Amino acid sequence: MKLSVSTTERLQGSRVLTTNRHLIRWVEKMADLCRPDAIHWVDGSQDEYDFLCDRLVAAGTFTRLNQELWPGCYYARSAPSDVARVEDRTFICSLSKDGAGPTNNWEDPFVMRRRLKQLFKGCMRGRTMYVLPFSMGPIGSAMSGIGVELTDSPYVVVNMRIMARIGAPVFAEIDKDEKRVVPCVHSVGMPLKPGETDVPWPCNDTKYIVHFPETREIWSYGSGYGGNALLSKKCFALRIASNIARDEGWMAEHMLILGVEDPTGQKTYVAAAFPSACGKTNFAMLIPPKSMPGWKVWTVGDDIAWIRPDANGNLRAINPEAGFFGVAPGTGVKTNPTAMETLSRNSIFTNVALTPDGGVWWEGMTDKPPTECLDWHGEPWTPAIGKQTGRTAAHANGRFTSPASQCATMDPAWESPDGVPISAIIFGGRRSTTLPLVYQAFNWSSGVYIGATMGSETTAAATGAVGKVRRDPMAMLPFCGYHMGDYIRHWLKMQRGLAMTPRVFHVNWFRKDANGKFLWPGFSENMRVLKWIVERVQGHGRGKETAIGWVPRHDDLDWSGLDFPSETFDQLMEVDRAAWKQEVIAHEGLFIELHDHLPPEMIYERELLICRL
Ligand code: SAT
Ligand code: MN
Repeated sequence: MKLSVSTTERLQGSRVLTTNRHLIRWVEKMADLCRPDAIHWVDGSQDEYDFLCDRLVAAGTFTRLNQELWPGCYYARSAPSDVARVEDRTFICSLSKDGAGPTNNWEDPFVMRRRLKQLFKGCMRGRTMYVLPFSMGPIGSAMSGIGVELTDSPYVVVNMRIMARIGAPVFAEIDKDEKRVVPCVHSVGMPLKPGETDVPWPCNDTKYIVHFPETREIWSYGSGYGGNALLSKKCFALRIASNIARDEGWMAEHMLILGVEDPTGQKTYVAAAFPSACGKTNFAMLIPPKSMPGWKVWTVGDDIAWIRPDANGNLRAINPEAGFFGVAPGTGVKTNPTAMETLSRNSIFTNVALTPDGGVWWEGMTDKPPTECLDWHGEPWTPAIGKQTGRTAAHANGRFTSPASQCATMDPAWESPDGVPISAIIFGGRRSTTLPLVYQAFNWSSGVYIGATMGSETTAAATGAVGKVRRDPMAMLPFCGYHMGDYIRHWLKMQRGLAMTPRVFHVNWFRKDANGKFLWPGFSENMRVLKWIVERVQGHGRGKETAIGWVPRHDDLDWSGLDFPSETFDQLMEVDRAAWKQEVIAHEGLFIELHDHLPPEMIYERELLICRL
């Protein structure tokens, strides 16, 4: 039997990389609770990354891909029960239940703390606890925020090295003025007995993703996958940051950020909120059609935006992340060549298929599937087997983790400590009916109404039913760390501090005809919509007023190089009053739930909309 070592001895076993007494004491306390065999202070170096990847290969978690075809790339398969965010196991433990609101799972923080203490007691036995400091946003920027994740998963450490700025420079930043950090504790929840051999993907059927908004703490147990485990992303940058942002007067949003350069060289930045797996990454890396020379789209971020008013009352945004955790299926040379180039090296692939030549494949990567491969379960898969069983080779929420610095369309200002100016906000979802290709809100409060009543068909990014329309205000339903009604109020209040409000739009790339065929080609062609949005922002785009907002007429869009019949356009843009009346009734469902915190502006906007219909 291994002798248990004291915490101090354990700490001495690894070089402590901070002088911050609070941080050291907290690490000590957590080690006492979780009982790891060793503590590793993460310096974030390439050597350390290589060492951890080697360990993951030895443990069977990682397969090193063919280094000629996929240099620096690794492949992982998760446990089949651990493949997506678990919204029903995600908790906001604010002091009052009312603070979390009806759209979040709530538990009394004292009760939850007791439960977590039980769960975490000895949970890291047989494993190493990594002390992983990370900066959300450029290190040292006034717009950035710092967290420290304690995790017993080396898979998390290597993914976080791609997704955030981590390691020694962040410790230095923490030490500078004893900076406040967001403490995050993560365990896969599978301690090892002495001599017990590990499994490639340790996890636990019991899962808890817990946030304490008042103390700004995160505790995650039982999952090693994506947003459940990379605590910088949804847990910190959205759920905890939305609380900080409300208190400090800024916004933490589930938005991509892109810059549109027009043929004169002028750049307009927009932020867009779409729910998970609705094409944020593709939109952020859009390549305009050849027939629109001089237009270019620059990427700032693909998932999260931290937006705040500057001294002059203009909104500026940073992407707090440093990498992409993108949905693999559907990403291919035709749909997103920029992403394909970005993920071609130094990337980690999870739950996609492994090809016989030591590469990866997923549905949509190429038109022709490989003749054979191993699917995301590790089982042999051929197109014939796929057809027979209906099984896909990759999991629908299979992901790539890739450094943003490798993306050819990154905006020169993507790491600017002051962020980029935001001129427009775009909301969007997956809607096969009712919602037109694009429309513009009349003003800020009608724009907030459009965002607040957004609906989208659910995807595989979260466990649960797929394809059901659910209300997802600002694409933040699973990510807002407090009462959704108060969140909508915060949006309305933001206007008061602004010299200039961004223009607000809604887009829907997913409308279908009566036969279930998409009416709009999407992808590159979305540039035509983006161009109209930019022209509207600059004050020279034309449109017509409808009951729901301003829309382009066929002539108002640039159709060069695309033969898009005006009858199809009319179908795509139709504002069907009967369908919209049903839509407004569906808005009411969410409003009733939020009602005692819902700002009155939303009721007035709804009334106005009903009157116009
Ligand atoms: O797993 S994540 O939460 O990071 C991905 C997503 O749902 O957007
Ligand atoms: Mn997301």
